[in-house]
Amino acid sequence: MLNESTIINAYAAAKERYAAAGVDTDKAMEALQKISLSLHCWQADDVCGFETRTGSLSGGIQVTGNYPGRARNIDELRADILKAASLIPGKHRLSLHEIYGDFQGKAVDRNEVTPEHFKSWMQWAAENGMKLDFNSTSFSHPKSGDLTLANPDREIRDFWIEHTERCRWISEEIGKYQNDPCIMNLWIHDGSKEVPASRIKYRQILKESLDRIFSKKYDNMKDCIEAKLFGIGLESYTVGSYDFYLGYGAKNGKIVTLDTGHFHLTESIADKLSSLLLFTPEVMLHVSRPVRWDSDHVVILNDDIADLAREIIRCGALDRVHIGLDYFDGTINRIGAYVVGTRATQKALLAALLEPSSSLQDYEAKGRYFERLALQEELKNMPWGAVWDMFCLKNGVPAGNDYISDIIKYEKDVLSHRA
Ligand code: RNT
Ligand code: ZN
Repeated sequence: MLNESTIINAYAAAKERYAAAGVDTDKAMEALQKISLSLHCWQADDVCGFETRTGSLSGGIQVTGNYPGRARNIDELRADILKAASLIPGKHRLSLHEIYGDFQGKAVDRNEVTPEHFKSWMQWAAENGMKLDFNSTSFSHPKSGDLTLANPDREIRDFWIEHTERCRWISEEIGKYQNDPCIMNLWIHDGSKEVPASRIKYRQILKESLDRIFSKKYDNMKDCIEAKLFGIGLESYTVGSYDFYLGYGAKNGKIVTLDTGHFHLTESIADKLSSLLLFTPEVMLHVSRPVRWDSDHVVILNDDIADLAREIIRCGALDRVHIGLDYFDGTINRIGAYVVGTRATQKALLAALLEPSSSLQDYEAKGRYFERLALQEELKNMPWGAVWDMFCLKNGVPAGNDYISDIIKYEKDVLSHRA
C-alpha cells in the first residue's frame, strides 16, 4: 500500500525536476483532469448485449477466453462499470452499443429500437455523473451476413439503414438529455473472404446508404465513421476501408474514427492524426491493442499509445479528439481489463502533457537534432510516475498497483457468484 506521504514527497521532487525543464506538473494534472475517456461497455460482457435472441458474436470480430464473472444483464454490467470507474481517476463517459438497450426481456428487433429503450441508461448515467456515447450494431444478427449497408439486396440494406437511422435518433435524444453531444460511431463489418468481382459496386452502395442515413441533420449528436483493414472470414475485401471513410469524412464533414487495431501493423496511427485534423472536423479514436491482427488486447502503455497521446497534445487537439476505448479480452478479470487499459491511456496522455514541447521545437527550428534526440530520450526516465500517483491521490483512487487487491475483492464478493 502506497502511503500518502510517500506520494507527496515523490511528487514534490518530480515537480522540481520538471520545473527545471520548463514544465508545470500542476498544469499537466489540470489538463488531464479535463480529459474524459469514453469507456466501451462491451468489455464487461464479451460483446454479448441484452437482446433476447442469443447467438454467437459475428461480423469478423472475436473475443477469446471464458474467464468467469462476465456481466449477464444490465444490472451486473452497470455495477461493473461503476466498480471500474471507481478505480480510474477523473470523470469518464460510457459508450453503449445498440444491443445493450434496456429491452425488459422483450424481443426488439434492430429496426424497432427507439430512445425509450435507452431511457433508463440516460437516467442511470445522469445519476452517476456520466455522459453517454453510442454505436449502431450491425453484427451478431440473422441479417448481418457479410453485407449490411452495402448489401445489393434492397430489403436487407433497408433494414440496416432503418437501424442506423434509429441509432442516430437515439443518439440525438441522449445528447439532448445529457446536454452534451452524444458521439455516435458507425462501424460495419461489410466485406468478403475473397476479392469480389467488383470492388466499386459495394462501395457505391455503401456511399448511397450513408448519404441517406446522414441526410437528416441533428444538433445533439455527432457522427463518426470507422474503417478497418479486415475481419475474420472477410479477409480479402472491406467495403468500408480507410480510404473510403477518409474520402467520405473529408467530403461530408464527418468524424473519422481511427481504431488503433484497424491498420497494417507497421502503420503509425499517431502519424495520421495531424493530417485528419486538417481535413475533418474532429477525430474519434478507438484505443485498442492489436497483437498480430486486430486482436483487441487490453491497452497497455506501449510506444504506440505513447506516440498517439503525444501527437494529440502536440497538435493542441484535445478539444477536437474524442478518445474511446475498444478492446475485449475474456481471458482475465474484466473489471481489471477496464482499469488497466483506461489508466494506461491516461498515463500516456499525462506523459505527453509533461513533454517540454517548446524546447523540443526550439531545437528543431535551429537544426539542433542531437539535442532534440537526447532530450526526447531523457524524457523517458523523467519521474512522470510520481505525477501519476499524485493525480490518483488527488482523485481519491488507488495509486500504484493498489487497485489490484480491490479488484480481487470484487471478484470474490461479486463476480465469483455469477455462475
Ligand atoms: C470492430 C470495431 C468496432 C467494434 C465495436 C464493438 O473491429 O473496432 O469498433 O470493436 O463496435
Ligand atoms: Zn473500433
